[in-house]
Amino acid sequence: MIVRSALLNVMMAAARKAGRGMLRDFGEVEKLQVSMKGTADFVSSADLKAEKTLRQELAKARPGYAFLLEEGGEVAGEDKSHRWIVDPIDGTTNFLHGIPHFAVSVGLERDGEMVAGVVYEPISDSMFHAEKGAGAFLNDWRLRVSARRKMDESVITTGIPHRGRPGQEVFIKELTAVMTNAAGVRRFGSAALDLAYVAAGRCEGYWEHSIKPWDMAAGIVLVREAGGYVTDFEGKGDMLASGDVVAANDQLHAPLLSLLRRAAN
Ligand code: LIP
Repeated sequence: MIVRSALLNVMMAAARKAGRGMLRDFGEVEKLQVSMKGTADFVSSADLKAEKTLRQELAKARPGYAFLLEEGGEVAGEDKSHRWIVDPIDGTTNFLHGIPHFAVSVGLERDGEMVAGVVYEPISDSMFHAEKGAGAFLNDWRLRVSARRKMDESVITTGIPHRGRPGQEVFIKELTAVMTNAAGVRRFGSAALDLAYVAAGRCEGYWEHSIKPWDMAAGIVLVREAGGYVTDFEGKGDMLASGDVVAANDQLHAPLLSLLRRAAN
């Protein structure tokens, strides 16, 4: 029997409540694919609805905490130590296209350090959760990063800078380096779930540039509590500010970071 903290129970209940509404909206989006317009507006309203649910539930449970919201931005709180970092739908483009791979991501920052994270994938009712010092879990199953030690046996996930996003030339160099050394490269479309998959040992590593704090905040805690490492591209802990993230199991983080840095220079 897993005894979870009151804090994690609050985060999980809020994520599940937002996920219930999201599932209904996702069903509508699948129907909208046949219509030539209105899908984007519908998804942005789904995003806003989910974020409103999360903000209401989290504020009710912890009234003084600040927020950093994907849609609502910075919201100050009386409690100067704690900040919720929230992405109501991570994998928005997947959601928009009726691709069933997206998640609710809720992270808690305490005095500048990520200390708890929930990534909830409503399609499969998968609740990835972790709290600093208490381990990482998928529902009630304890998570450990993959034990694979060799890059040529590893699957690495990433994000591809699409139209209008920076870093396309560097990414091609990085992708060439990784795909010529790894067993496989995957692009699933949700940073939060990419990090959750590393924590769950489904993939050995993940890297991406120019993503937002809310994409990665919760997943950072998942990977660390599952025994993995998460850094920026300097090998330090400045991911949220830089937007650059490299995550992997304990054996492959250094080799992956080195491969990427050599490719980029
Ligand atoms: C997404 C990230 C993904 C990245 C996308 C986008 P969103 O977040 O989860 O890893 O490649 O460009 O930033 O916008 O769906 O919350």
